[in-house]
Amino acid sequence: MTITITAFERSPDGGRGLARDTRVRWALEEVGQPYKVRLVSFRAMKEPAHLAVHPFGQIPTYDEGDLALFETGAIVLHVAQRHAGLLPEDANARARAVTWMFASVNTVEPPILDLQTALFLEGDKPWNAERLPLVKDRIRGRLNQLSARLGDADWLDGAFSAGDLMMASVLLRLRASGILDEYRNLAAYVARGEARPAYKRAFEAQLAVNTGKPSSG
Ligand code: GTB
Repeated sequence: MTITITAFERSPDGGRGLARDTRVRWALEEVGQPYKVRLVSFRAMKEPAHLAVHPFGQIPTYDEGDLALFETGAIVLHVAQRHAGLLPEDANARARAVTWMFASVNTVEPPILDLQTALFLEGDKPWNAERLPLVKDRIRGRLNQLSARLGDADWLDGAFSAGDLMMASVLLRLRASGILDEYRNLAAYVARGEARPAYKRAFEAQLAVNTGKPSSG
């Protein structure tokens, strides 16, 4: 069955890998599943055909035969459950890996998204200078906890899993702010994720879309 995902026709980040299709590409690369990409414009994302698949008019989506999914957490979980390579065999270890997936999107990503909002959508508000440090401190609060849990380990719970894929994807959006580099072990953790061949292929593929250069993979 052919897998087709959607991605920005032109990502606002110019191909820095920050749009969420990169996580889905990474998961598919980790499990060795080929996929196609349907590029969509901002306008097309809000039209009925796309809204029928993604009720919030966003990317990425995932199509496989008669299955259509949205939400990166759900898509990565589906890929990880269908194909070996992203979840441990042991039932308890598997449940813990899924827990880290939820933690990434439910607990760590929200304050990071608040920062993007504060920087890019609320920069001109008179209260922004007061809010920004509060938002950054909330992120640091979470990263202090995550950093303490990771310690000197390579991954969050044993071998690399879908939980790490999601967590590293969430954290790497912080790099430009400088906050990630305040945490030596978390910066190294994200770098380990980015060094994986599957991540590199995913990154190059989305970059090729945004630069018009063919990807080597
Ligand atoms: N919770 C959903 C998921 O995890 O799948 C969130 C999906 C989402 O936010 N998609 C964004 C989108 O389609 C693209 S990734 N936005 C268009 C819209 O809502 O109209 C978010 C994103 C956008 C741009 C950058 N960037 O330029 O750096 C980074 C991330």
